[in-house]
Amino acid sequence: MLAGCTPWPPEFADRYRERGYWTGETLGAFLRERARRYADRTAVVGAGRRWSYTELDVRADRTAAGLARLGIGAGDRVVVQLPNIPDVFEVAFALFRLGALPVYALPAHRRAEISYLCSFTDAAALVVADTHGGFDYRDLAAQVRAETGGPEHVLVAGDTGGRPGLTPLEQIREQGGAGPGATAEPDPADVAFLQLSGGTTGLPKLIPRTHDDYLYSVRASAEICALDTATVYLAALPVVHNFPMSSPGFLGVFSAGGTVVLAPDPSPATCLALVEQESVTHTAVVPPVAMLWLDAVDGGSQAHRDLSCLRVLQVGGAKFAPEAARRVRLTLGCALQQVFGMAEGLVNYTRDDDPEETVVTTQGRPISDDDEIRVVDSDGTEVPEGALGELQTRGPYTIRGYYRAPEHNSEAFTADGYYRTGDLVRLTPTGHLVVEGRAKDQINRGGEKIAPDEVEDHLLAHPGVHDAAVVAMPDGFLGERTCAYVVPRGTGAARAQLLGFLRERGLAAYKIPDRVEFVAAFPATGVGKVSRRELREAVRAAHAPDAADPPTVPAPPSQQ
Ligand code: AMP
Ligand code: DBH
Repeated sequence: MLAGCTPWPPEFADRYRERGYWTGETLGAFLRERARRYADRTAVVGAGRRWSYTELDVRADRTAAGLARLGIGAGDRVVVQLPNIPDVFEVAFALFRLGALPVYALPAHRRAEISYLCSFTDAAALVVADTHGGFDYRDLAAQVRAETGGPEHVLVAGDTGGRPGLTPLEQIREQGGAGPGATAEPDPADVAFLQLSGGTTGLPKLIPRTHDDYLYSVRASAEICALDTATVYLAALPVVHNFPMSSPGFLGVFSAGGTVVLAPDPSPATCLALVEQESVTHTAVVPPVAMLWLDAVDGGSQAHRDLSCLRVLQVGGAKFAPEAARRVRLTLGCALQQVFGMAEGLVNYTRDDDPEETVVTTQGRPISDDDEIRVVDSDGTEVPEGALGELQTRGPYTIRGYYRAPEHNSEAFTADGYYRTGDLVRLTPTGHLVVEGRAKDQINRGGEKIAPDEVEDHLLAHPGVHDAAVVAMPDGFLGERTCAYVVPRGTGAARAQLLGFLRERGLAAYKIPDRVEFVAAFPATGVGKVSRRELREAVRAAHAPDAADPPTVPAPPSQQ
């Protein structure tokens, strides 16, 4: 297994194979097999292109061969920061076939995150788009290179603009000729890619997913969601996110021979037009996007759309309020499926035969009979059924450790290998989970996860900041927004200066605090060394704005 990763103990691995979960298929072979079966069917629609399964398969082979000529091979890490364009699939499957590992970055990430990912993974290459959503990713790549001295190769999906040091992806593919010929097949039990965690502490953690474990979750998800060759799935969220990748996401759709339609952004205008034009049957969104769609159809700008083709709206990533959940069938005329998942593994779905009340009020139940879950109190003791506690889980597609993070792993996982999700849940008598809150230091801003101390560390780098505590504030639209409480130093800094400073440091826009409050001092939390967490709780209690007080900076969900 890739160095720096924690394998499943052999007795678990054996059990998962015996029960048919881990089949020994690699992601590269998975596409090959689907291309054989679904040859001329449309696999991907997006950015003005339509690729059949055969075309995607051939492109992946050629790109793999071209990447091999650059010297990229088994075990190499490649940071992939691509928006929803078909190239993202071509590159990912090319890398899988080489046994090289995509490291998935979000389109919203900026210099701070991409530099970190390139350095931390010692990436051989970075793959970016030219521009998307008005942002030039080639500039970002140049800044990352200036800051980190790497990576050696920067590949651009689209136009390099004639800039030195950038290689068009198209050229890589052309140089690949007819494909790689015979290459050594990667070990299906090994890590296929690194997925990003929202993280709870400091810098984002990387999640190593194996071919075996991930494909199990994909196949099982496609089955639960009853996907087939008639499925047309709209990828409204960035496909590099775990939800639209595997729950059941584009991989689930490929597994079943359906079609993936790529939306450039999640707005109702873009997505609902695509639903109508492409006869979309399934799609997946985060709660604030669902609410925008509901409002747009309910007497809003999209009221004229014929959405009769839409069968299922999946909502996940953050808690979907029951009041909004009830509107889905009424307004959109389709079924709701709640999805409570995590890139670390465990995914829960409401099922199509669940009673309406269960679909509206719970976040579903696990994929697998071998997903072991327990709900515990703060001492780690299991609570009685129905009581509130922290969710812990282990199973055939839940990781046993983050990539190269031994210290963090000793806290994030129990001695017997359960992942401490940090989610406060209740288990219903039917085995469904209701997410009630969080025990972890994370802010969930409409499905986008923020580790408070990552933002605090950037604020503390400003000379006008003596101390900083970033906390969540409740918000009717995003669920939570961020508020930074700052104790100034010397002459301090104005709010706009601080926000500008964070942007200059290359922090993704969704991590920039929605509100900044200056305070003379933080409340005392006791004697001795105070944990950041205690401090945040004390700050929240002493200063938190009234929940009725609206946030000052309205912003649409920054999914791009
Ligand atoms: P990550 O570990 O960054 O992939 O984020 C996963 C986390 O998102 C979970 O542990 C939950 O905190 C949150 N989450 C995902 N889906 C839901 C949902 N349907 N309801 C509530 N929280 C969710
Ligand atoms: O929030 C998530 O990370 C998430 C939500 C729904 C996820 O990873 C998933 C489904 O697979």
